[in-house]
Amino acid sequence: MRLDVVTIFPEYLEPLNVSLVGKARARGLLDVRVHDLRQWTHDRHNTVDDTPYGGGPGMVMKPEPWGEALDTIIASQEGDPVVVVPTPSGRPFDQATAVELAEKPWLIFTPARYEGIDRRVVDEYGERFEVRELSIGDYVLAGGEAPVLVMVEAVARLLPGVLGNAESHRDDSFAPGAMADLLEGPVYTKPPLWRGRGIPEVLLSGHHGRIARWRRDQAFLRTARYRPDLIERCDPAALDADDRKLLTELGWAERPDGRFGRTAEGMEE
Ligand code: 6GU
Repeated sequence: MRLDVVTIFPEYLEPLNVSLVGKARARGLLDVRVHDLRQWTHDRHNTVDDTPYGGGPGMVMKPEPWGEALDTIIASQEGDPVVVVPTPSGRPFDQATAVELAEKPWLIFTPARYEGIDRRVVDEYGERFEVRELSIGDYVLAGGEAPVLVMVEAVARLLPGVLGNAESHRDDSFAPGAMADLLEGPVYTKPPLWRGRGIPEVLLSGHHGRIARWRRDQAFLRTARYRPDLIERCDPAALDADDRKLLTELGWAERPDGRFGRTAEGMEE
């Protein structure tokens, strides 16, 4: 997969040289190219921003440097990229988005500073390519560079050969399938006793069925506490008799459509 990032802070993308993404690059699984947007400016001050039409606070990124940058990068290789525009006003970036992006051969990221990029840039490239405006969550960051690091890591770990073990994604929280849409529960390793704290007996039992059940119960306990919205959305077909029993004990009630909702008892803490 080829990844281009256009930014006024190339140093901010240094973490792409480290760890999982850095190793994937070193092994030739990822071709990452970080570009300084200011190389496509032509004035003495390398200006990339200007005041907003209609007034208001802050500055807006000028369209011309972005247009020259994107034209140059797009012309450098055959084929059509997907252009990813990080913005707090975008669609939520989630695991399903990461899976879709991991199937593309070429992504170009356009992290902005200030109040964002002149709208005409998205309109222009949106007519010629797939453009995705994506937000990583409901909070505001000063720029799109940190979101690019987040999205690249989420995508890169899904590429064939990047993680050691293909099974590693199977139980991910939010992975489509088996433990679908449940948060993962706690994990333990050696030593068996640390500061007087032991390991849940069942994990030492060697009883694979009981271990799987315990893990699933732990996932429900954690999800019910931290992400009750995920329980409410849970496909009733994905819930077995033990799941239903546990949720009922936790103060959840089965609705007529088979989905679970919180009762007054379940709303406590
Ligand atoms: Cl993608 N950009 C910025 N600036 N803030 C954000 C974001 C993106 N996603 C959440 N907050």
